[in-house]
Amino acid sequence: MYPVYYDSAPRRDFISVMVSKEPPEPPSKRRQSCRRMWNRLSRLQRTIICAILVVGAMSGLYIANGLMNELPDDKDTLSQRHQVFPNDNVVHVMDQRHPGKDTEANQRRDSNNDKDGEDQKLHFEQERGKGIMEREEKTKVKPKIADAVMQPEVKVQKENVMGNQEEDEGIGAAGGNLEVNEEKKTKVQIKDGADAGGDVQVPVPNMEGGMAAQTAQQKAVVEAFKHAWKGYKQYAWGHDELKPISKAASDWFGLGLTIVDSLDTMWIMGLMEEFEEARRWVEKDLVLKKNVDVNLFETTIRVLGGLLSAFHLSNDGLFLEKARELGDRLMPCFNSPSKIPYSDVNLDTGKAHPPRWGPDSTTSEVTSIQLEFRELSHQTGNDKYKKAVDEVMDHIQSLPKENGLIPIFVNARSGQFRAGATITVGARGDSYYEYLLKQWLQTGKSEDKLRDEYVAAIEGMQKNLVRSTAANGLKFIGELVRGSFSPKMDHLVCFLPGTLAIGHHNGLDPSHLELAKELAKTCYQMYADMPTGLSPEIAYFNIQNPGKPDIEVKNADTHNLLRPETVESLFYLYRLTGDQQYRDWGWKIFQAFEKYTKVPGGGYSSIGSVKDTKNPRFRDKMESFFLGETLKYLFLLFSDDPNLLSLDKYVFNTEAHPLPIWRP
Ligand code: DMJ
Repeated sequence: MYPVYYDSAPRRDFISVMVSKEPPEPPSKRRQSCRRMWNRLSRLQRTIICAILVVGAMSGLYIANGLMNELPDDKDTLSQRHQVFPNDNVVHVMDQRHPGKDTEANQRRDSNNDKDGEDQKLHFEQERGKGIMEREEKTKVKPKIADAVMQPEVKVQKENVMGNQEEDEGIGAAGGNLEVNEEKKTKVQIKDGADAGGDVQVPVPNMEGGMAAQTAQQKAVVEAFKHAWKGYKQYAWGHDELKPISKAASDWFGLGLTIVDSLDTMWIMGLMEEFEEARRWVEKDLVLKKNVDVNLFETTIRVLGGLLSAFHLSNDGLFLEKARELGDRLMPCFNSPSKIPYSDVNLDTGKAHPPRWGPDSTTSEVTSIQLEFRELSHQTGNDKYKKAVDEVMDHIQSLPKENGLIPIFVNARSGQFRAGATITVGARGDSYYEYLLKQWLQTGKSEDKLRDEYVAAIEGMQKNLVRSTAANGLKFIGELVRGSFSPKMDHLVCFLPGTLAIGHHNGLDPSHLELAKELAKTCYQMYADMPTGLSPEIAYFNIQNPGKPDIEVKNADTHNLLRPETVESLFYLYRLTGDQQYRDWGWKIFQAFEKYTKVPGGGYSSIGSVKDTKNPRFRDKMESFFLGETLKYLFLLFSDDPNLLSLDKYVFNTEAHPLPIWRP
């Protein structure tokens, strides 16, 4: 049965449909009749009909467009977006310079170690101010995040995940408006918006912290920094690290680690030209949408921490914007069944996974990202970063421990510690203890649970891990390997004296300071006992034979990677006790770095043997932490100004990036 198209003039009071067994007349016949009717109309009638049709079509388009904007995105797009970057605010920039580059990330870490005077002050402040004002001249028409804070209506262009440009109300709009804390607002001074291109208010840099007078020793450290920077700039600019012997670059994540790790060091040293140059690199070349697997911990402490500190010191919203994007790209690590994060994530795809070399995450890694993610939430007003890392801490706190001490591996799927794993304050255990204390400090000592865990852990160390050498009674911290004590101590453990000293400064037991002093002496001895005056990576302590030396170094452990931990502790102990001895020790260590690790032409190199003064064997690598941590702590150790990054106002993350202590 077919409906019949009824062609003659229809009656208005009914609709007639003839049903026929025959097929309908072809539509062409109807078109002919339409054309006949159209031809019968006058020109005026035709013009009116055309006008009505055009207006009708335009109105239809307008209404349809409005309706489309009301509808949610396509389901697949949404799920894809959620899977890749849970926060819609990701700023995507195509990286065409390093397409698909994989780096050393999967090869690098072995299981053993790395988790890898008034006038002058005035002068510095003038110099620093000059640098900033120059930058502002160049960038003032561009709204920064901090600008958006002062003027929430500022619209920021960004790309959505599909690569389309879109406008958004403020930078954090889709995932919660970007709110900067009250504290930050009060620090920002407002320049007249008119000279910033109309309605954009330009913040003048925050000078809090000030600049200490440069002592002769500080000046020597600044020269060392410049020498390191020179080599990096000449041979490895934009890459992660300098290979100073081969005058080449090496990449790990491809994130310009040395630049980002050095930003705050340059700021506090007053190296404003260098800072500005680095800032320009961050602005133009720090591409975070990169097809590379990065380690969550290392990227957090070096890059996220470096950006957050740079933001805090300079008040330049560029750094916060980059930090937020990076935080978003790291967040997929937390999508695990247990909430213990996976160790690695691809910055482009958001695919997170356990390490290539084993099933478990490293305990110190998953518990040493909290300061940075919490600060990111504090500065952006988006709670999701803090929530993710607080859940990790809550979970770890719920697990059974031996005397507050933790095994070094934890599984992201089961959420359980690996049974029988080593207990150490060295590699893979270290900064768990450090961050317990520092998280408590970060929130103005408001989270007593963290303090209690820290105190329990230090008691556990005193009981289970602290021993003295047979000959000279040097106190050190050993390890528990499958339940048995081993007198092995990594150089990494030498952060602990500093942490213990800050704990005591904040009211913890005097025994903590006593242990800090004993351990600092031992850590210094690890340098002084070696022919080069530099510490080996690992030392074994003699607890049995009073006739033998205190420290033994195995052939495999004679290298020195320019690590910071001992000078870090010397800085804290000098600041908090004023004992000149700590400066003297630090100066000796600095001189040994100068003598055995400095590479003519530019850069410093890790060395293969601290025992061999004739041939210390350059390893051809300048780690980013040498500039980010080692030289910074030396500079601070030799500062006469206790208000330069006051320990009552800042906590340093485990990569030496200062983060502000929040007001309770
Ligand atoms: C740095 O990346 C950090 O200090 C980390 O906590 C340990 N390893 C290096 C420095 O030795």
